[in-house]
Amino acid sequence: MASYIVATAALGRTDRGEAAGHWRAPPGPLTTMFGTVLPLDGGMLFPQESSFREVKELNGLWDFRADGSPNRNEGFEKAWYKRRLTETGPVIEMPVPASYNDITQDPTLRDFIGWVWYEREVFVPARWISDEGTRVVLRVGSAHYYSIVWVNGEKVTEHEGGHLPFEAEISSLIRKEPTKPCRITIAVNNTLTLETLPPGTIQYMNDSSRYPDGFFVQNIDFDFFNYAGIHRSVLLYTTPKVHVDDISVETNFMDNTGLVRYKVSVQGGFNNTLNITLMDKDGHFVASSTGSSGGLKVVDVKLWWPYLMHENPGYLYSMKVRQHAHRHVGDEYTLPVGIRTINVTNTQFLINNKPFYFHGVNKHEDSDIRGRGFDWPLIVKDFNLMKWLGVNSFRTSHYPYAEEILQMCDRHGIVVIDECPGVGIKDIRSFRNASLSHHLVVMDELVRRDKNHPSVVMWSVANEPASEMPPAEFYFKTLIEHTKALDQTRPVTYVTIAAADMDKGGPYVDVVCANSYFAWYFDQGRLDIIPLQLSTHFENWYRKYQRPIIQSEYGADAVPGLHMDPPMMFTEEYQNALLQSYHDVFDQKRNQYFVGELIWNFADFMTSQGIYRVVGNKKGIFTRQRQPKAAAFLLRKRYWRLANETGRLLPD
Ligand code: BDP
Repeated sequence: MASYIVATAALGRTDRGEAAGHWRAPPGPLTTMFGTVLPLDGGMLFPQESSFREVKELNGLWDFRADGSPNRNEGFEKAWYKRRLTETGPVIEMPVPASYNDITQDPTLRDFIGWVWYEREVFVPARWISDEGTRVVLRVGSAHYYSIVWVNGEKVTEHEGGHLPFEAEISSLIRKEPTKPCRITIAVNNTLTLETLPPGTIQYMNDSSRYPDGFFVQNIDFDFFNYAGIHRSVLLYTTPKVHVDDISVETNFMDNTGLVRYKVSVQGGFNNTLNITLMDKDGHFVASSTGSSGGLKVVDVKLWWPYLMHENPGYLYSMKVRQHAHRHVGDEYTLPVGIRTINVTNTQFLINNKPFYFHGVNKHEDSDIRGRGFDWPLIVKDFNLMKWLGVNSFRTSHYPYAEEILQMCDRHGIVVIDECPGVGIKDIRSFRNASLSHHLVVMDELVRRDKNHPSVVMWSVANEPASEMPPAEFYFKTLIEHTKALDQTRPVTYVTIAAADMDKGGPYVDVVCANSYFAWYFDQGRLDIIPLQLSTHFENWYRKYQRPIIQSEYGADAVPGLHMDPPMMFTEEYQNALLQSYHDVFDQKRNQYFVGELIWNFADFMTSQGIYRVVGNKKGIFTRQRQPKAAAFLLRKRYWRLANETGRLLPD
């Protein structure tokens, strides 16, 4: 059970954190109370088909209704989950996966806050029902932000957090009424509170001369639109009753010999025999072992290398876990395994003991119409663009991305800094124990999901928190130590912008990830200050912490097609010139302690409406439709040059 005792040194007391339990709805009309969630009582292996497992995708059109009642609570009061949604009111067709915000012409749905209801009926294959040895699991890849799931009117699970999967075993439930289709209802609420990640607040406007009764807004402190809905695939999948529940691998190598240490947990029965077989890319036998933990030796190992660092990047072995159970069918799960090491020195980031230089991007899961909804054409296009650019890495700003994206990174050798949704933590009340204990659970869920991806080389626990606030130091120390305890093989960072962080937090991070917007948010239009300010900034960081530094964000908005020379802000020329000035400083520091540059941002993306954003953030080097601005060509030239200078396999 994932709930944490958080010792609050600063307050001198101990408090029991209710981890992801009662979602605290904002006071007033949106209040509903929920039961406690037990998020981490098992593994979260990506569903996969094998001779012993089946997968059925439930993507497509679902019935949908937003609860527009003043307190957003009508769905619960009238128990919409008990009957078909069409029997309790009007519904519209809603695609899954997709954010619901940009699908219709209705501005109230675009900006809706509160509960929305999704429903669909599905036929479960008869043999899944008749075979008592089959376990049927309902899984949601992600839904933003808080979800409750019912099957045939019975609640099966609930989950807090918008970017990580959750699931429920529904075998016994569907066996109750075997001939009826199975009705799945998912209620999703996008309300953010001081304790959610990211945090937000609901503000009621009580001045009746200016606002109608009950008028409220959701305030957020992060720079992207709070897209909502079911964002990733909904699946039914089966496993045998006695099944492989989780697998963890850690890899190492010495000279030509690789080592894969593994741990497997089995659920649902005892007396299991586990056979582990490692195969190479061509399916040839490499090594085998038995038992729930052990090691596999790989002679003449082919290491997992990043893209542009080796002629054969992203090499993956397959680890087949075959489990035999007394009087049961047994199970099989195959995990892709990349053998590589990560180490950090005072000045370098090492992959397989060679210096790695990040030349990459920050992204968002964001596109026209779909919002944050999973979309293969978009994902493949983005990978093609990244390869065209010569990108070897990206950061999952500002939340965990779909697992399918990380799997592609594994295969293509794209290195990932894996960030949790700890963004916009600016209110002092968001440093309290309830927030911290939820943040710890989110890190548990993130590490549990992504621990086996060779592409993931570092965890980022937050982006630009208000680290100058007194409780921040304890908060981040706890969070970073917790993450390091969860995974001792990867460095941990949090992404900073505040100079104040030089006095806080720094000692706990393994790599300094610093954002800066010189000549943009400060000294506007004055490109000439960049060399001085940026190099002073780097020198101060390094002098104080003696850690390698990554420029984790830098950039300028550019409205595509807007031109001015000499450059002025918002033109393509200004974006180019600003990047160029940054690059000059990067090149001076590159052979010292500076280990990477990630542009903000890969593509333009949607934000809330406001006077600083013209239909979204325009710092993309591609438009939101993935067409290049001038900066894309500048960066492409640079990244391929960097790949030649830094990416070659250096001789030992
Ligand atoms: C950074 C934030 C990022 C913003 C960016 C910007 O980390 O989320 O989108 O600024 O203002 O500070 O463009």
